[in-house]
Amino acid sequence: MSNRTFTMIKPDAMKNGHAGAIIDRIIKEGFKVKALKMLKLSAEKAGEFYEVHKERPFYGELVDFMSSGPIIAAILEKENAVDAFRKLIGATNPANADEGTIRKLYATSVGENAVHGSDSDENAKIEGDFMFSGLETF
Ligand code: 3AN
Repeated sequence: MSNRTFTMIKPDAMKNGHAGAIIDRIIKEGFKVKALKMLKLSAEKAGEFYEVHKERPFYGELVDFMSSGPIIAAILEKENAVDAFRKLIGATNPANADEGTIRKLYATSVGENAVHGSDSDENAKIEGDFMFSGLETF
């Protein structure tokens, strides 16, 4: 187990002014920041990132949304990081997310759901490598 996960603060949370509160919460929950940057994905890059969802009906919407404004990407470290982080962010649909989770607090809908969290150690590594170079990762 790598004890690392990858996250993005999505354009909705950025636009709504929640980035600072989300980063503060992540750090207070014991995650160490191993890489961090703010950037805007092109539609092409967003499409590549979400390639696994290409056949899903919401793929076009997801790519448009994720390339609609700046995001903050980060690699985070904590014991059992992938599961711990998914627990902290809550269910994909904020309507089903537990009280106190980041999506319950800050997400607006299933499509615009404030944060991304990797779903496996393997994907955490792929996603972190997609967004950060070795020079940017600690
Ligand atoms: P999660 O982000 O919780 O792992 P996934 O992997 O099922 O959820 O979906 C990836 C992303 O696709 C979600 N974060 C969300 O932005 C978007 N998405 C998922 N389901 C829908 C849906 N039914 N309608 C629109 N967007 C969706």
